[in-house]
Amino acid sequence: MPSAPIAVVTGASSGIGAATARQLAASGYRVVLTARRKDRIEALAEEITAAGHQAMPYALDVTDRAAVDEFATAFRSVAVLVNNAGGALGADPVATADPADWRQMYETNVLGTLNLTQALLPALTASGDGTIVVVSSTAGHGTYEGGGGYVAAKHGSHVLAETLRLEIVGTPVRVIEIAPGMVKTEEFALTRFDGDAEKAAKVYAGVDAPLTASDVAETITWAVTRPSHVNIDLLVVRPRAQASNTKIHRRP
Ligand code: 8X3
Repeated sequence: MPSAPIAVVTGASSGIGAATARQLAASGYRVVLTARRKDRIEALAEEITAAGHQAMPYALDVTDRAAVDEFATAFRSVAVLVNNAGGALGADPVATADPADWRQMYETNVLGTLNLTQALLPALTASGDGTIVVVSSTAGHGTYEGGGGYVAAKHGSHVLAETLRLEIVGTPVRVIEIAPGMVKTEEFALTRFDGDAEKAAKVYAGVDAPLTASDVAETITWAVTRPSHVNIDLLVVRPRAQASNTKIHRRP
């Protein structure tokens, strides 16, 4: 029996990454779970394995290029790479934002994606049918006040995906960008506001059903499991209550 194709998911310790890992494993991929938090990805790998699917954890910081290169040596063939690691830090205006936050957001969202993509591109090509997913954001397609650093970084992720698609056309590798809007996960807003639960809760206050991690994972899994010749270039997904980055319906 041929072994199952490999799917590498970054940021697999929680939220969209964890949900995507579960769904890709259930779709028949051998999923490699990467994140910095080893205990989390080990627990998730156990859960996925107990459900009868295949998953293995690999502790990895996507911003550590040497570690990423070392990780990539383990693979001759990779079918899917989901660049999901990233996130937002702060919601300060440009006038007062901390440059260190901006730098870190660029490191994780853009250079992290660049690192994994460069390191695994030979294995994705060697698979004869590779797929690279970039989980960007609606913040990669329009700005909003207080979003500056995150918006800039996610525009970077979008540009990476779009440029790479142009550059590798003719090779057997697709580049898919999924741009989610408001997704309520356990950590996204909490991380953004440095653990301030009250500020984090306000992001979703009165919003009738923000997207869940699982909603976005379904979108990713759907795009990845289209026939090889079908390239979902860009898919924007928002909750019904959000018409744009700044037009959100909230119950009074
Ligand atoms: C998350 C969407 O609106 O917080 O990527 O920028 S938003």
